[in-house]
Amino acid sequence: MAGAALAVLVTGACSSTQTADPAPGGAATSEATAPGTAAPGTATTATKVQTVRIEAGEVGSQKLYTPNNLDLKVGTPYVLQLVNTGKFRHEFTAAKFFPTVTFRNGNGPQGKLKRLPGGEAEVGAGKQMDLYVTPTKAGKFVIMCEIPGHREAGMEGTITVTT
Ligand SMILES: [Cu+2]
Repeated sequence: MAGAALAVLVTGACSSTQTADPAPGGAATSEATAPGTAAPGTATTATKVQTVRIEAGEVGSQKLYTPNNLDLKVGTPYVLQLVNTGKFRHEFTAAKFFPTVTFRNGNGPQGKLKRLPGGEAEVGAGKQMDLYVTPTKAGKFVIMCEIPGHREAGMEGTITVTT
């Protein structure tokens, strides 16, 4: 049996040298691997997501955002990390800015977000909320904390969006 099979194999190989193409499906094997999670530096058509962190906290009697200005670009996808490093609850209220962005979603104390009602994100002491947004409109927007006394204590900043 083994000898017969070998003979068939050999003759088959000899007689079909022209047409023996071992990989007719070869064209499909160049499919990209692991498209799921963000592989840094991987060339895709999508713009790379930028991470921007803004902290709210207290410094002495002051209540501040750090940094107090964010420079963002229209059309760039961002993860906006709203981080409360303080001992008090703080807000990141940008009533004119948030309606101009497209939300992919957000993860926060409230769970998943599709938008921010009132343009206002409230983050508890020591907590963080990540918003996945893409600005769509250039402009200079105010961000502030509306908790009584906080804006007066310095908790105000700007979001500058350019094209
Ligand atoms: Cu505050």
